[in-house]
Amino acid sequence: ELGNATIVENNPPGVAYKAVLPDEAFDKDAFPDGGNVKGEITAVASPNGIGVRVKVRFSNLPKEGGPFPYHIHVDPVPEDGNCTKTLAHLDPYIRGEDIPCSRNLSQTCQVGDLAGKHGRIDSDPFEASYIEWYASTVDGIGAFFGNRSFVVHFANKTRITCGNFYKLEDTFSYPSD
Ligand SMILES: *[C@@H]1O[C@H](CO)[C@@H](O)[C@H](O)[C@H]1NC(C)=O
Ligand SMILES: *[C@@H]1O[C@H](CO)[C@@H](O)[C@H](O)[C@H]1NC(C)=O
Ligand SMILES: *[C@@H]1O[C@H](CO)[C@@H](O)[C@H](O)[C@H]1NC(C)=O
Ligand SMILES: *[C@@H]1O[C@H](CO)[C@@H](O)[C@H](O)[C@H]1NC(C)=O
Ligand SMILES: *[C@@H]1O[C@H](CO)[C@@H](O)[C@H](O)[C@H]1NC(C)=O
Ligand SMILES: [Cu+2]
Repeated sequence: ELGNATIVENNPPGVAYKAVLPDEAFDKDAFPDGGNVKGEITAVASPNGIGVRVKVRFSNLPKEGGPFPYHIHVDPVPEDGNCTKTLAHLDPYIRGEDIPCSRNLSQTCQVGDLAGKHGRIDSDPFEASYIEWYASTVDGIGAFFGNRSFVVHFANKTRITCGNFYKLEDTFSYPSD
């Protein structure tokens, strides 16, 4: 509705956010014996301020039900850990869910659709590093993700687990490639 996503060019270099998954899954059926996906996302504003450098790491995924999408969601996870309460994907341009996002037309994707733009979790362990052009570390604009969360889903969209982004004290800790 609001057109394509805009590349963010004013990210303060070195400002870093991280989100780590909790010890217990939200979807208890995914881990009947307890436990959870282990995983984290580290996102650091690029040295030139254009986009953010993202590093993701996941392991201990459910044996069935992949490949697993993950996204930045609008709201943080509340105290009770309920991933449903993180609401929908971060989508400041109001793109919507219906047309799947194409990896080589990433400006047309939802800002929060990291798996759509950069690939789903299709191995265990899974690691990826990429530049995300449309997410912002500048508080105050819609594409800001530092006060939000991310959710890992089954391929059928059921929410397995979720974690909140928080700001790292140290700046300039660029994830190594
Ligand atoms: C969005 O980007 C696509 C691909 O470059 C382009 O075809 C389309 O016209 C753009 N839409 C708007 C509203 O600018
Ligand atoms: C989604 O997939 C998981 C894993 O295969 C399965 O356990 C669950 O029942 C499915 N949920 C729905 C709503 O289909
Ligand atoms: C999580 O929140 C949703 C929406 O508020 C609610 O419908 C659901 O019952 C909650 N689930 C759990 C396990 O508390
Ligand atoms: C990406 O672009 C290439 C070349 O235009 C096209 O052949 C391919 O199908 C596109 N891939 C996706 C996933 O849309
Ligand atoms: C997160 O930050 C954005 C941009 O400053 C703001 O619009 C949004 O309301 C904030 N969300 C929460 C849950 O605080
Ligand atoms: Cu999601």
